[in-house]
Amino acid sequence: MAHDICPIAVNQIGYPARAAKTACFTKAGEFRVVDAATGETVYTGRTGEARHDPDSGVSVAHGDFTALTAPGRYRIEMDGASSAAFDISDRPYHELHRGLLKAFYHFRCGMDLVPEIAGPWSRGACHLKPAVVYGDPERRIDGRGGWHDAGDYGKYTVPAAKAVADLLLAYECFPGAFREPVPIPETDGRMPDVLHECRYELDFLFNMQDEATGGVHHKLTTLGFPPLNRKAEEDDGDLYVMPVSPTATADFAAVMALASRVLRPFDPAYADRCLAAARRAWDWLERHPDAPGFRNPPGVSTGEYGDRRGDRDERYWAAAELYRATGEAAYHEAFRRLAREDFDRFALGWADMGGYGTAAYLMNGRDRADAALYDELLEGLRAEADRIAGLVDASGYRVSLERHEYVWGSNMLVMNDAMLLLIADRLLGNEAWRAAALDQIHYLLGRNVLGISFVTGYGERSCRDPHYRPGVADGIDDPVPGFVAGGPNAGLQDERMRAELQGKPPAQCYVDHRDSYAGNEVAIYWNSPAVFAVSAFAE
Ligand code: G3I
Ligand code: 9MR
Ligand code: ZN
Repeated sequence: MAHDICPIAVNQIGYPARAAKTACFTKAGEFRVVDAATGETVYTGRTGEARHDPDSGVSVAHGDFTALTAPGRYRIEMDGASSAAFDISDRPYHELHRGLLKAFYHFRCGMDLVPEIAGPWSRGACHLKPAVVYGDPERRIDGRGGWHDAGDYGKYTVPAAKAVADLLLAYECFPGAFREPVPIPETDGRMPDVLHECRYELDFLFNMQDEATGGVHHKLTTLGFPPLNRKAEEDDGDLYVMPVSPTATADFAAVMALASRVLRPFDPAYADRCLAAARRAWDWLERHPDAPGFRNPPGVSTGEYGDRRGDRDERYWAAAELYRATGEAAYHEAFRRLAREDFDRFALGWADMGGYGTAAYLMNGRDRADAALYDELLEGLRAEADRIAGLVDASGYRVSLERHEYVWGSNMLVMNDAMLLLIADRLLGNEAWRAAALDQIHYLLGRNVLGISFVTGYGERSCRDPHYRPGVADGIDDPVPGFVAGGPNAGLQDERMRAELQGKPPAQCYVDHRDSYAGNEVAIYWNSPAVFAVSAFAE
């Protein structure tokens, strides 16, 4: 059944004691903040005026309770309605942050997930068979390990590169958020767990690089999706490694170069290996300047991750990371050349990776850059952050999405915007951008028209029934915690959405049902920008 509109929407995890605190009401009036345990009123306030919010289809009034700073657990009440409970504390996102990162362990393929770490969601090793090279049926490669992409069991290079990049950048920008172990099996007290987790995926990605050419296979999947109730360890259809693609090769080059830089202090030999793989992938790109984009070959119906807008942005990112990792003029030259091509230089994927290239070049510093290009990119970043912050200010729920952005995986766009704002804040220093980024976390955690936290297991009214095969198959009532659901999608691209959500305004186009793969699937690259964003507030 479609969800009701929420009269009082809050971030159901909570608010940092010193941050701005706003709840969203569907009408104006007096509100009370009450102690969740005793019901005692601790704060009273009046909302601002209610204003119609077309994307959500309701009127929204903001109730500010920034002045309440005393740590505690609260609810907000108005006219007999009560919000979900939430905390005010110095570090409210500590557990959430660990949960979002721990989700990657649950995505792991090819190893036992043991009860000591996976809890009730333990399962056996899956997808151990060698993969057939598509189009060359005599050849096999070892494609074990890595993360499943999402609610399916495919492993796709392009979105994997985004996911690893987000985690590596989160660590680079906010190392203080990663001091404590998650823990995962590799926890060693020396290298932070987030980097161990990335290595699990990088180890898999190495095998996706074709030994002979240096090109990188687009994906490793079965020919089609298995049924929704198929356990990972019983998904025994033949595995195929699909053809090499330019987007996969460029994303691989970029993320390997990035990994070489971030992992070097902990394991120089591994870093060398990453860099060598990145260089080989780059050489393939140089030899294939006009290679066609990936299309699913005959007989294959798993995720395509095609890229209608081409591979210039991925190449730009690769050149930026290789330049940043090596300081070599040839990569710098390539970057400057690619910067003149036509693509979005501030988008953060999975199809549009220009923002990663820009961020890498800017974070490398002006003294190592072409000054004119550096300044142009920095000004562009400032304008983009201002644009996003303006959208937040104009939105009832203070979410950055424009009306046409309620698409499949809209929550990724929300978290990508938060990420962009935080990168801009890091380079240019602007508290308003940081505050706008925090607003995006509030939206994700329940301050939205449906009052649903889109992170499983986090929030009193969080989503519970994601499109996620291991979870459907395990028969356990509670979902694996820490997964970000795709979110509202006005495209209604599955039967369940079409049956329940016809005619709804975009922000209400979401149903917490396992069949809704176009709105309620989970995915590594929806979790990863959330890890980045929450890291900024979890140090
Ligand atoms: O950006 C366009 C916009 O220009 C257009 O107006 C609008 C109207 O439909 O659509 C927007 O594009 C959508 C695009 O996602 C946005 O990224 C497409 O409709 C939509 O079909 C597309 O969905 C992708 C989906 O696969 C289907 O191909 C999702 O991005 C992508 O995250 C998802 O990925 C799947 C994998 O294939 C398989 N594994 C699970 C994973 C998550 O669901
Ligand atoms: O379950 C699949 C999901 O993981 C993918 O993201 C999605 C992409 O199109 O496809 C889902 O599979 C559905 C298929 O596309 C259509 N028939 C129903 C399948 C779900 O059970
Ligand atoms: Zn698997």
